[in-house]
Amino acid sequence: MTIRVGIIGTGLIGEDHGRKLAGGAIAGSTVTGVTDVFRARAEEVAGILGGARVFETGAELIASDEVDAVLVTSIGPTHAEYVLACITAGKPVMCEKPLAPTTPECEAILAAEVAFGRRLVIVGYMRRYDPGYRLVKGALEAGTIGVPLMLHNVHRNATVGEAFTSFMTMTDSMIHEVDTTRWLLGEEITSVQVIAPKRTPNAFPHLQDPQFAVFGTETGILSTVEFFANCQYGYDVRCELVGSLGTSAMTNPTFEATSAGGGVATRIPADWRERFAGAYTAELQAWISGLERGETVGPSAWEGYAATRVVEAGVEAVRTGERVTIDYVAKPALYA
Ligand code: NAD
Ligand code: ISE
Repeated sequence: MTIRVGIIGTGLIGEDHGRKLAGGAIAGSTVTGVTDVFRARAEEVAGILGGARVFETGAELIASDEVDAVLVTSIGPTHAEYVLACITAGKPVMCEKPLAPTTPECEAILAAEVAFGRRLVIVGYMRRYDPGYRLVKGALEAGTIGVPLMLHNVHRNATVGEAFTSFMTMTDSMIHEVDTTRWLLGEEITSVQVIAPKRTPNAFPHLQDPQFAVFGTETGILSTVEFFANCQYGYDVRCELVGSLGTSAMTNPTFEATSAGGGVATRIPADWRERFAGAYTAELQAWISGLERGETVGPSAWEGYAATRVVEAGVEAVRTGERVTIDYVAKPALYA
C-alpha cells in the first residue's frame, strides 16, 4: 500500500520532507500534490519531487481524491485552518510545529478531533525520534540515573535573519525544548521564567540574544534552556538530564573526524536539516507506517496544544522577566 501525500507549503522544510516522502527514503509513500501561496515555488518543488500535481489552494489539495494524507509545512499562522479542514475531510494530517500559534486555535483543533472521534493529527516534534534524545530517555526509563531532578538544554543556531524577534526565541525555537521536556519527563510544565544575559554583539539590536529560560514541572523538576540564536560556530542542540543517582548526556552529532597535524577536527552541523536529518526520516516513516496499519503515530494534537500553551506563557515571561504560571484545559479522553 502506498500512502499518497499532499504537501501544503513548499518552503525549506516542505521540500526537505517532500524529498524523503517522494524519493524513496520513506517506505510506502509518494507525493501526489503540492501547493503554496507562492505558486512558482510550488511548481519548482513539484518538479524536484518528480511531477506532483500543483494545486491552486490548500482546500483543493485536501479535498482531492489523489491525496490520502496531508503534510502541513506552511507558516505557523496558517496551520489551524489547514488542520481543521483535514479533520473535516477525515484525512490524516501531519503538521509542522507549532500546531497553531495560539491556544484558542489549538483548542478548536482538539474539539474538532474529539468530535470526529479518533486521532487524525500529529505534530512534527522530531526530537522524539533523535537517537541522542532517545538514549537519554532510555537511561531514565532504565532507572540508571535515578529520579530526574534537573534537565539542562542547549539550543544554539549559527545565525538568524533580521525578522527573528525576541519572542520568536520562544515560539519558534524553545518550543522544541518545551516538547522535549514534556516528553522526556512525562510531566506538564507549570511555570516559566526567562532571564536576559549579556547580549552578544552579533545579533540585530532588536533581538535579545542569548536568552535563558527556566521551566518548572508538576513535581518541581527544573528544565533550563540556553537559547543562543547567533552563536556563529554552527548548530548545537543537546541536553543533559541530572538524576538522583547519575546523569545522562548526549553530544551534538558530528559527521566526520579528521586527524591531521597533531589534532582532531570534527564537523558541527550547519543547521536543523543536517542535525536532525535522521530524526525527520524516522518521524515521517513512523507516520507513514502507522497510516498503512490504519493507526495515527506521532505526537498528538494535545502535545501540540500543550507546547503552544507553554510558549504563550513564555512570551509573557520574555516580556516581563517574571515567573509565569501555566494551567491547561482538561485533557480529553481521546488523548489519555
Ligand atoms: P519557509 O518560509 O521556508 O516556508 C514556508 C512556506 O509556506 C513558504 O513557501 C510560503 O510561501 C508558504 N506559505 C505561506 N502562507 C501559506 C498559505 N496560506 N498556504 C500555503 N502556503 C503558504 O518556512 P520553513 O522553515 O519551511 O517552516 C515552515 C514550518 O515548518 C513552520 O511552521 C516552522 O516552524 C516549521 N519548521 C520546523 C522545523 C523543525 O525542526 N521541526 C524546522 C524548520 C521549520
Ligand atoms: C526552526 O524553525 C526550527 O524548528 C529548528 O528546529 C530550530 O532549531 C530553529 O531555532 C527554528 O528557527
